[in-house]
Amino acid sequence: MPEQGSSCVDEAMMRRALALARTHLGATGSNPSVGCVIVSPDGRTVLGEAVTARDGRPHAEPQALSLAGPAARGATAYVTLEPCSHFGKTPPCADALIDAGIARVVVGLQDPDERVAGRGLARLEAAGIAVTRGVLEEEGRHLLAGYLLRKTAGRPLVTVKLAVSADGMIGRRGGGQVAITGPEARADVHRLRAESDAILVGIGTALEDDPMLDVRLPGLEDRSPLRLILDRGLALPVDSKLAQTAGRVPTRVVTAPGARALQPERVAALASAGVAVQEAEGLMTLLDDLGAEGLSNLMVEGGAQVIRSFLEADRIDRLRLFTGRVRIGPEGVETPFPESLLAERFALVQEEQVGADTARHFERIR
Ligand code: AOF
Ligand code: ZN
Repeated sequence: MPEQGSSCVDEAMMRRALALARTHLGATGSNPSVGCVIVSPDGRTVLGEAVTARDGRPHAEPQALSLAGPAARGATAYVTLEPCSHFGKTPPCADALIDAGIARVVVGLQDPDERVAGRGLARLEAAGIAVTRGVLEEEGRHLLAGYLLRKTAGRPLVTVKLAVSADGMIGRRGGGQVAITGPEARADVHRLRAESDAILVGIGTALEDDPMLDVRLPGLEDRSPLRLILDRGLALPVDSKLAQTAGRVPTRVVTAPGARALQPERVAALASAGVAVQEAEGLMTLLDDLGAEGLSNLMVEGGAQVIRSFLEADRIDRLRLFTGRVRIGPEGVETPFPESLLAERFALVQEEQVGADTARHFERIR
């Protein structure tokens, strides 16, 4: 059995904390989803564990501490992100760890939030707690990439999801929804939706496919994020599935500056269906506005034109590309991601078989 403090136990426990953190990704609002695992001094028993609550509060640490109770005295806390040091809507988590008598704290990465930024770790050290940092830092960064990008660049991380047929098509011209991938890939997409703060499509896709863009996976039905439709002309029909379900899933049309004043009757019709209208100058401003609103992860689901404008603006950070077995033929709409472009701009980070389809995960080379 490895002894306490060995990197083997540290990594195993941090992995457990990261897995917990992932369960609330996309569900904690502007707050990052953090995992915390409290472990007995011998490294053998998990005394309490928790993830940042939905909507962001309470934070992970006080929940895990309360589950551990008095046993937390002398124990080790594994936290995916530096414990906070600020008095926000809750007292600092660093203080909660100190007060509970935690002897050692292991963290993944430092919190870039200007109210924390190393002060949480300094507070713990000043109280005589042994602090180990940087455990599975890369995995932690990957999980919180959206939050980190928003804190440093002010905009959400953009992930494009796209299903491509075996002959490189993403749909049929004017032909409505084509099933390119199987149920396993679709489940994967729903998981990705649940982990996002918003899903965006163009009005073309909204009109042609009449999609729901919600999460329908068992157990995650209440995890549908905000739906955004790029719709300059305010053309989203009130009888579309998106508008019809706007009472249940937040839905917003994004249009050009001044459009609201020009079409008040359309704005009123959308509003009565529960659809909000937002104006934005262009893609860059929209992303900045969404960042300022506290959105960390934006998923873009099409269509081709919207994806092309994200490509042109160089605002695609991650790409999840599913390739199915069906062939669409010459009447298809070609993928905006020819292999040459992928090779030039994106790094392939993972490739896996999802049911009958292939899923490739790319990241923008920066
Ligand atoms: C932690 N544990 O589980 C999370 C933290 O608005 P507040 O007061 O809830 O503070 C939000 C900030 O707290 C957020 O920007 C980030 O710095 C930190 N999130 N910290 O100790 C947690 N979710
Ligand atoms: Zn906290």
